[in-house]
Amino acid sequence: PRISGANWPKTPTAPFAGISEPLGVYPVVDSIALLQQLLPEQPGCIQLRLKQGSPADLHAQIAEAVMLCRRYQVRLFINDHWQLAIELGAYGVHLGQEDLALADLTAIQQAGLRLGISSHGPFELARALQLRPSYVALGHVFPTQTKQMPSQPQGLKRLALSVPLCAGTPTVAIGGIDQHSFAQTCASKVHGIAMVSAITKATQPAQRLRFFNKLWEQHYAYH
Ligand code: TZP
Ligand code: MG
Repeated sequence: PRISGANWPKTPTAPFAGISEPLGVYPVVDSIALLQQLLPEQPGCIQLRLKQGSPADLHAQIAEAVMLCRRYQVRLFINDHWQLAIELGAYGVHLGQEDLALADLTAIQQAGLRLGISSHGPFELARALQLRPSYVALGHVFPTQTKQMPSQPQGLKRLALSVPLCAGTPTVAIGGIDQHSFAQTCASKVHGIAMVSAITKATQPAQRLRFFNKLWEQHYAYH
């Protein structure tokens, strides 16, 4: 698509709040029920990704998620709903490229929330890095059934090339990562591994997360 001034996000004057500990295993969930099941396993962080719901419903669910994540001291990223994330005091916000022009990035930055941005290739990565986000997501690494993707999978080679380009910005790999590809994905020296179906579609999601947390401990590249 053509990029014009109209859809180029306004760049905040300062970087977004930093993330000191690696993001680690990063489950992306679409319900409070799943969030609640996973929190006792202490994921590195977690994302609530709600794609529908009335404003009142979204408010109630995000408020509940913030409370639960505080209790378990797990860093909570809210997908899309940056106003509610600010109002309710989430740890951070996750936005896709198409969300950037519409969000008030300066408000997110001034509220001290972390900002994670999706990228699907070198152009989007450059655009994300220019905003000095708290982390950048690199995807989709492998084919995924979870989301219709307009682009091709990036593959491990491109992932390994992209991580050093991010220099000081933490990176999260996403897209089709499961038990078979987890170790290889860690080898690209990402700071977090985001997963939807590998955890949420498991018959026992909490047990699955425990397993991935152990794999992370074994394979995290910066030990
Ligand atoms: N963004 C890029 S790939 C993806 C999103 C939300 C879905 C990843 O889901 P899964 O099930 O881990 O492949
Ligand atoms: Mg979005």
